[in-house]
Amino acid sequence: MNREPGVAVRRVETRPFEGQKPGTSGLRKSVREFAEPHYLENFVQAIFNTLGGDARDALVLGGDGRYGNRDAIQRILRQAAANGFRRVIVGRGGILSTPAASCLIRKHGTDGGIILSASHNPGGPDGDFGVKFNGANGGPAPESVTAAIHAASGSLDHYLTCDAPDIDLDRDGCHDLCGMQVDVIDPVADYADLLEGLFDFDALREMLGSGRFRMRFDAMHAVTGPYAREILERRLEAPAGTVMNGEPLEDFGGGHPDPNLVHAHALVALMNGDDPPAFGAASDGDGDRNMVLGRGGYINPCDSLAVLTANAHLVPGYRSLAGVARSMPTSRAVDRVAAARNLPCYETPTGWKFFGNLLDDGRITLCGEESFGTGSSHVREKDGLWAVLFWLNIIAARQQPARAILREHWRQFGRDYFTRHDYEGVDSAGAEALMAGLRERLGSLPGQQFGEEVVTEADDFAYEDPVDGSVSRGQGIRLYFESGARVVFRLSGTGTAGATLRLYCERYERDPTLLELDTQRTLAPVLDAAAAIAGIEAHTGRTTPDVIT
Ligand code: G16
Repeated sequence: MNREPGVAVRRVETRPFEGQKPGTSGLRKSVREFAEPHYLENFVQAIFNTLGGDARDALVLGGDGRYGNRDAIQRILRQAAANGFRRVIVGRGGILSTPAASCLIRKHGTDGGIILSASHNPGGPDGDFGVKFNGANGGPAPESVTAAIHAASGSLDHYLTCDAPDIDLDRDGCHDLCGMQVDVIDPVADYADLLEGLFDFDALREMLGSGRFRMRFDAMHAVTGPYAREILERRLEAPAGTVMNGEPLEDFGGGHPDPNLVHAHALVALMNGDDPPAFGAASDGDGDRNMVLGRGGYINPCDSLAVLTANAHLVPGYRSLAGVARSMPTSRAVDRVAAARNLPCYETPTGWKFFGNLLDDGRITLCGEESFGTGSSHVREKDGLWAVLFWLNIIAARQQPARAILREHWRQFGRDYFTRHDYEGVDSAGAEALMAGLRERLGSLPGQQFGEEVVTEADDFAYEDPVDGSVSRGQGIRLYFESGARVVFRLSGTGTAGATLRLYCERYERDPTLLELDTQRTLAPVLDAAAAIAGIEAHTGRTTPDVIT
């Protein structure tokens, strides 16, 4: 039920902006682009127009604290008031991690939420900004909704706002804004309570509080600092200093808040140094990604999902699983666990939004992606701290280090060697031509040999959602080889400059003597074949990737 907007409502004439098309995860653009007059307001109005009058009752609003976050929150609040919302729940300081926002949407039964984040992209005046819309289930809007928002953005001639002073975002409490109720709340408490109900906090407290198990969590000066401090240092009594870089900063301290081996260098150096902690973990700008490291190496997110699935029975909130899902480019490690446990296993396109229906329909409990995302039915987003607690819970239950658990896993299920090579900021036309060239040759590639590898199958991944029957095409080119290897080519939907080509590569190994080899060397013949087939150098001018994970 929406409210009749008050007298202070102001109609502002505007014109559509080109390209307000949400990508893999919301609208992500440079801060400069967002700074153009009306740019933010237009997109937010397009969201509200898409929602329609009946779904403008209550909203959750917050962001990862990056440059522009606070100002955007004040502007969106005025727009929400002018568009007839009755109530908006805002995280104190304008802060909400993505999983915490999902938790609040579900807890308060709001019509959805707006999360201000460009995730792992750098922040600051020269960085990126982003706006994501999540629906009433707490999850990213599905493609049908993002397409409608894009369409609405293309025909806007005005937006609504109201004249009112800024709300004090730094004080918990209830405020009135042009007749709309604004509740500023603790951004951490509800989320921390939710996680406390899923994991064995007593066992974790005993392990972390005793000091016999040392860990470090790198919040990368992004949103998870306050969450990690509350959960790890306060509720689980880990020593102060367990959380590194815990102060959220508008520019993430000049860093790139992407929890991978390249960008989480402080943590990686610590884990590779003398007397390393037993366990290391990091999260990203908005708190939904995770990277976990044991002593002696990092745990690939594909393997991580498989290990969590295989050990879920040790975790109180996950004693039984309905099923699992992974995005298509994610390695097939979890499929092997699902097959052994008779669990349904779904393969979806890249993007957390595709897990939403499967979770809502009770078909899956756990899901994950190679892009450092793991999550469950507890919210409708991937969840960095949740994944860290899941690992810690397994370590506490098995009384074994992370790497030992991983090694045993490989011995039991075999190992899916996996890597992703990113060619960032390449010329868009070249990248499109590369993909088009592959598409044209899908029929002729099977049977052809490239170096040591022979192609057996080639296709362009399409997904039919088993719940609502919607079909998503063109989700990545897959090539399968006689050696059992697979490569996937797709263009990123989250970059803001040029195109990013992603090449995903995996090969399964069962031989117990070959489970601990170097990943890049092991996959080199497949990577060479992939580069030759796609003509990466010819199309992009690049001979080596920018980031390897
Ligand atoms: C987003 C999506 C993920 C996706 C990732 C990479 O993550 O939520 O589902 O896997 O982008 O997408 P792409 O390969 O298209 O760049 P995040 O953490 O950036 O919101």
